[in-house]
Amino acid sequence: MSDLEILQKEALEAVNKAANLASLDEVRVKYLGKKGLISSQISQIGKLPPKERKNFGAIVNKAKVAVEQSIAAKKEILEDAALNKKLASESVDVSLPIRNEQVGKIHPISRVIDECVAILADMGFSVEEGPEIEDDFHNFTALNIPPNHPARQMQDTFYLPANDGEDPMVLRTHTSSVQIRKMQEGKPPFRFIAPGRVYRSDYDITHTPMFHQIEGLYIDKDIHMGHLKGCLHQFLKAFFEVDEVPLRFRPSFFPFTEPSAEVDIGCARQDGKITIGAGKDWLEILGCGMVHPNVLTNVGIDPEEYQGFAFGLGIERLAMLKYGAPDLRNFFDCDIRWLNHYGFSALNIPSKTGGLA
Ligand code: 2U9
Repeated sequence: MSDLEILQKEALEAVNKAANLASLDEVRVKYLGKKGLISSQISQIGKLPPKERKNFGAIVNKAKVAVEQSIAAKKEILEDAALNKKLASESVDVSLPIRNEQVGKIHPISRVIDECVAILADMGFSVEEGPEIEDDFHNFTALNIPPNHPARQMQDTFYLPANDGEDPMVLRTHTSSVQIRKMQEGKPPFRFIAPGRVYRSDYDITHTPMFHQIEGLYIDKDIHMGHLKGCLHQFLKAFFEVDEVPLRFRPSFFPFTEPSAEVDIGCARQDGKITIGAGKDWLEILGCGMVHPNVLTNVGIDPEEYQGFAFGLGIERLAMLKYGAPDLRNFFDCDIRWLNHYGFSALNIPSKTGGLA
């Protein structure tokens, strides 16, 4: 074996023995570094007699390439091993608490809808939804709202551009249209609530052009006003989380109910603060009544056989009363600071009795 072949053999054995990346690099420096054993052989080529140069050059170059390849292969093996060792030693503790990252808040409107749904669902009401763009029949006519009624006028209702010869569609002015649709689709008895967005052309300190309602409807053969009173009493106690709340039914008028009433709850007003369920003052909270026989007839129900009650609640009003937000317009400003203050944690789920679960 020539000296060069011995050198190559030694180098390959050293590569083989290298147990880690640091010792492998030492081997590389020893043989292939600037003053390395193989490199210095290469620098000798020029000093040899011309006829020996070619042969010597070929052998030394072969040795250099063999050692380089061997180092590269070994480097890959050692890097893989180092990575596997690192992965095995680094486990993730999934039981650690999460970092305190910015989490979202539930808007008071969503929160109040969830609370109302939880309470009323526990009383046997199912939740129904329907379109926000409605036709004249479902929004007005079926609800016994006559053609010349002020609610139909342009200044109260948003009308969409109409196709030639067709009635314009409207942005629904109440969720009663949902109840009309559900009664048309099914057969009585009915007991459901319709929460959702409604639209009226109004804007001042207590009105926004879009707001939210929940309407309830209970139709069966023997439903009377006593049921309406009991239902609202139970609902309002649960919603305001009080053991007792005085109610006052004031006669009123809505085209879709007869008789109709506005309901006040007993409260105390002191220093601009309202306390529900105590004191001598009254606060208007909702409207209600017995469904008008014409409405039942309009959806194909015989009013001689079936009757029932309906009620309507303004969600923003409930939210302002229960959670103290003073200005209605802030509800829709999309100000993150307001939402951080008045919003709710997603982890506090409303219970059936209104309070936090
Ligand atoms: C059908 C028949 C009758 C729903 C009713 C009210 C009275 C009422 C207001 C509350 C605050 C609207 O958002 S608000 O301004 N609503 O006073 N709503 S009775 O009556 C119905 C519903 C559906 C088929």
